[in-house]
Formats: sequence, structure tokens, C-alpha cells
Amino acid sequence: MDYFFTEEQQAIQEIARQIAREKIVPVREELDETQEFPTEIMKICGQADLFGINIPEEYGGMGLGTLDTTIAVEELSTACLAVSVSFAASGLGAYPILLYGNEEQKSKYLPDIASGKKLAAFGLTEANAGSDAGGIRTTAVKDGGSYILNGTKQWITNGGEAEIYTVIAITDKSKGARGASAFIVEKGTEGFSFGKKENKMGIRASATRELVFEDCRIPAENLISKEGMGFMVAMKTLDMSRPGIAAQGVGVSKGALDVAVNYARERHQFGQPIIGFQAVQHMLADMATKTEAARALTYAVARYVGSGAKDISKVSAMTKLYASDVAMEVTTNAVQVLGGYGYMKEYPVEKMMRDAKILQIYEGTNQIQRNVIGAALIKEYARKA
Ligand code: COS
Repeated sequence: MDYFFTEEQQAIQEIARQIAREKIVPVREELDETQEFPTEIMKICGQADLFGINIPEEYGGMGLGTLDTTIAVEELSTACLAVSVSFAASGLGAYPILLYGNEEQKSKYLPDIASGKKLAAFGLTEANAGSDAGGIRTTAVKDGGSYILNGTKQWITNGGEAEIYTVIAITDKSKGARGASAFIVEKGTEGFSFGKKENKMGIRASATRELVFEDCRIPAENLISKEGMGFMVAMKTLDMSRPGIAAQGVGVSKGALDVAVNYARERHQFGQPIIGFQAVQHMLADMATKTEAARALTYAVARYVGSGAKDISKVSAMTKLYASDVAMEVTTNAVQVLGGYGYMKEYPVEKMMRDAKILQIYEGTNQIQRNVIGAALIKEYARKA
């Protein structure tokens, strides 16, 4: 379906599609096997200006919006979610600076993120604070012109690979979620180290590591916004970035659908291509319909979120929830259409299915998304009543 993209959007789609086809597809299986971080592909994305899509021009970006980034993420995701999440996680890490950073912070950090010279990462989750993001225990204590950070962040995408980290830590324990603050921490700061790369079911080439802070002293000017705004910064960041997870879901669904349809056209059983069987056609029809519905919702929400609208939590959660559930279903059914071959590593769909699972978990589990949607409905209808 034609979504009537602008010329710029078509150009972004084309370049990301080309990177997916020419640079990612040939190496994705090996990257999955070796768990090697896709450094070279990140450089290529940087040369193609993809990291700067939604960063204002005065900070070296293209000055475009959320939908434009979403288009790039979708295309990269058709080939490999491990690569696309490494790309997207830099955008996630940049959001706190983009949304709440002051002029000095934006001028200092955004140009290197926009050019892809430096990757960013976002540090919120801890061992005992996943869905319950307000339960984080990492502390930041003011000491003269510095803050001293102590604690451990867990499962941080781009951990160890990124140079710039936006980290949420508690500055006032007595205030709960209102006692959290957001900080910028640079790789190489004394007292800041990384855990080992996690060995994962899917998105294996992406880097997932602990961030360890041991008396890590950072300049006080690295505080983003004000003390006490950390939970808000984190929640708004997630509101903005969840359509990107949806785009990952749409992309991997499209990738899996392509493999499944092409396989069904070629695979003969009972004397005919299996696509001739209605049982197979119906599966493919559902896969295609849900992928298109997820895409339409993702584009609409990305456009809305990027418009500066305030009430974005509900729709942002909806698109992440829907597109990630679709991705799990479509990739699982792609494996089913390929049958025994689908279960083998010679075909890409088993990897797509393993990769897709994380979409229902990270950036807030789909149960949390339903909580966010439910809470918004309660508020909305109470207002109307
Ligand atoms: N935008 C702005 N403010 C928000 C917000 C949002 N989207 N969501 C919550 N807040 C505010 C609330 O208004 C509340 O403020 P006050 O204390 O001033 O009333 C405060 O934040 C706490 O909100 P709430 O009580 O709803 O927080 P909970 O502890 O119940 O948690 C959920 C809310 C579950 C929605 C949140 O913790 C969450 O999103 N968890 C998942 C985290 C996640 O996505 N992790 C992935 C890791 S990062 S890749």
C-alpha cells in the first residue's frame, strides 16, 4: 500500500533497504552465530546519515521526525533485528538529551550521535527494577561540583559499545519515583565499567551488558533537566521510542512473510506448490493482513508522536503492543509454513522467530503496555463522565 511518503522519506526507505539487502542479509547468520557486534554496519548507517534523522539540523542531524526514523528502523529490521536494535538503541539513548537536555548538553553530545561517530545507550533497568522502573536503586549523590554514582544497570542494549550513556539514578530516596534524576555518563569515566556480553536467545549480535558504577564521579552539569525529573525523563523517552519497537516488529514480520511466500511458491508437495493449498494461503493471508495493520498503526502513531502531541503514552503503548505481538505470530507461522526447513538454521525464519520474542519484552513488557493503555482509558473515561 502506498503511504504517500515524501521524497525524503522515500530516500530514507531506499537507502535503509539497500543497507539491509546488501550489507546485513549476507552477514546476519554469521553475526548471530558469533554474537559479534555489527560495528561495520553501524558505520555504514552513520555514513548514510541514518543516526541523525530526527536530530535537529543545528546539531548535525536531518531535522526530521519520528516517522522518518521509524521508516529506517523498519527496513533494517526486515534483515536483522540484532542490527536494527543496535541502531535504534542509540536513538533511545539520545532521547533524554534531545527531549530534556540543555543547550550545552545538546551541542556537546548530539552531533557525534547524529553522525554515528558515537553510539548512545539508555540505562534504566536494574536486576530488581524491570517493569517496576520506579524501584531502581542506583544512587547519585551530589558532592560539590560533581555527582557520585553507585549501582548496577542490567541488560543495557549497546552496553560497552556506546560512548554516551543516559542513566537514571536516585538522588532522593525519600521521594520514590520523584526522587530519580537523569544523567549523562561517558564511557571511560573512572568508576564506570561493564559486565560481560550476555548470551541471548535472539538479537545475539546486539550488545547487552551491565553498566557498573563504583564511586563514579561525573560533573554536575551532566544532570539532565532537574533533580527529581528522572522518572519523567525515562517515561517520556519510552513514550517516544516505543513506536520504534513497533517498527522493528513490522520489519521482522515483513522479512518473515517474504521468506514464507517465496518458499510456499517453490516448495512442491502432493504434486503442486504448497501455496496452492488453501490451508497455506490462509496462513499467509493472515500474516500479510496483520503485518499491514501493524504497519499502518505504526506509521500513524509515529506521525502523531512526532507532532509534539502530549497525550502519547496510550497510542505509543498500543503500537508497541500490537506490532510486537504480530511479529511473534508472523515469525512463528513463517517457521510453520517452512515446516522442518523452517526449524533449520539454513533458513532465516528460525532466527527471526527467536529475535522477535524480545519485542514482547523490552522497552516494557506487553503486560506493562496493557497497564499503560488501561490506566489511560480509566483517566480518559473519568474525564468524559
Ligand atoms: N509520562 C509522564 N509521566 C509519567 C508517565 C509518562 N508516560 N508515566 C508515569 N508518569 C508519572 C506519573 O504521572 C507519576 O507522577 P506523580 O508521582 O507526579 O503522580 C509518576 O510518573 C509515577 O507513575 P506511576 O505511579 O504510574 O508509576 P508506576 O511505578 O506505577 O509504574 C509503569 C508505571 C509500570 C508504567 C512504568 O514503571 C513502566 O513503564 N514500566 C516499564 C518500564 C520499561 O519500559 N522498562 C524497559 C526498560 S528501558 S529499555
